[in-house]
Amino acid sequence: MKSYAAVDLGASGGRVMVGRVGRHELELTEAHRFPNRPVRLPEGLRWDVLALYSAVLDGLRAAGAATGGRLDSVGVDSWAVDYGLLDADGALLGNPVHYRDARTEGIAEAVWAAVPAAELYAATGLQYVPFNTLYQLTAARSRAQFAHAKRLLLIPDLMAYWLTGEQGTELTNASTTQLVDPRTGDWSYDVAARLGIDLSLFAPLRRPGDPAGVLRGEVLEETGLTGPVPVTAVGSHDTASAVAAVPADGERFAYICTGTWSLAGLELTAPVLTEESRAANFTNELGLDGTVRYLRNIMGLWLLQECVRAWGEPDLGELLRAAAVGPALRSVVDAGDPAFLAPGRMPERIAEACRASGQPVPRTPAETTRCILDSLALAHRRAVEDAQRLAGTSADVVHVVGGGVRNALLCQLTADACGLPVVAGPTEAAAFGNVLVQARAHGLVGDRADMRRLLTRTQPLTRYEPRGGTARWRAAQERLAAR
Ligand code: LRH
Repeated sequence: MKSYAAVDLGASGGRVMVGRVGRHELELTEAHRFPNRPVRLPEGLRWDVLALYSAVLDGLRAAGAATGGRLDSVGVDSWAVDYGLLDADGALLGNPVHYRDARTEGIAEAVWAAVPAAELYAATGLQYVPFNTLYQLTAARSRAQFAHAKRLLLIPDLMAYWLTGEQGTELTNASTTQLVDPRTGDWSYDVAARLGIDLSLFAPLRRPGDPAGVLRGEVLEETGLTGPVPVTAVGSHDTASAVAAVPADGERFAYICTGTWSLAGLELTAPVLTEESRAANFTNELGLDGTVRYLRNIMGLWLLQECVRAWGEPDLGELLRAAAVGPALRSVVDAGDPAFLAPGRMPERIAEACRASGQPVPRTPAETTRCILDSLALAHRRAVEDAQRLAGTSADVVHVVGGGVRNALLCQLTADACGLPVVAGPTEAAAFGNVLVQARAHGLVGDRADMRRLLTRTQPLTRYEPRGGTARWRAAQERLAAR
């Protein structure tokens, strides 16, 4: 058995997991879990990346304590799109900006004046979300800090740089910048040139499975690990790692990666760059082995996390039990609406959306929770249905992976809404995908199907059958579309 550490950083928390892999064995244990708390400064919403890096070191120390100080490799994945800027000495310039920061407001119009939205989609295949790196960079360019920037490292690449001293740009995450051509897996030189973005800011591209250096001596000292410990590039976009760990049997499956976001769609062999696909706001991000993650971003459990925060962190289990017995589909909101992107006042914003669309206003936390879960299930249904139609393929099953696996009500409602069985698990899909890509790079597992078989054989999965009533979900979808 080999031991791999997966560093997996999410928007609300991070973890370092230890994966033990053999030809027929796969186990994942938690070495360290920590919160990721964005900080509101006068200049805006920022990530505390030094705190995250320290927590990663704590995690590697705990991983070493569990493996006798020996790790066969380390991989890093995180949320997408955000980055740190480095100066000519390789020092970080300021705190990386959070993708929920308001700086990209109104920026898209300036970008589209240079490259019309339709052309941008045909070239990069990315759905419009205001925080794609391209829009962030356009907003950043007028800032004093940018004049000193010589290098841009996406968050997982920044962590890997601090761990190893080596710089690279991992491709699955690079595909979320909106500067990559999903047909070639290379930069979209034309888009960058027309927008005046200097691609030499980015370190050379590397792919999942590529070597990414070894832990620096100081890191070994701080973590007590015995060197050399190689770092391996994984699907450094957490969603790419999670999709790699969807325990699917065959190809006719849809997936929903749940957590702060719900990323719902299909794994394809080629991008869908049609105008219809753009209008439906589907994205073509890159996955393992030249696959395309054809999916839509849905607000996800962020809606609930923000409410729970506003309600003073009540017991989630109790809240979900109360929500489960409440009336179904009483009020629904559009869980894809960017109006829910920014933090703060979430229960009020949901109530306002219900009021504005002439639906009953949820009054209690349980009612609001039910409204959120019904709305998410409905958005899952729309995305799964639209993806199949737009890609011309069909799915027999929906795999739910990530944090939402623990939310049985959400899984059941998703099965009901989609009218398809849901197979839920694993919860730590991103960490599993991270570990499996490292194991594959070291020859322990074979292709993607092999990775998925290993997961199916070793991990507990829960199946939810649809309980009927798809007509009610269709009607709710039509009601929402008509508003
Ligand atoms: C999920 C995720 C998602 C991105 C968002 C910024 O963690 O990586 O795929 O769209 O964060």
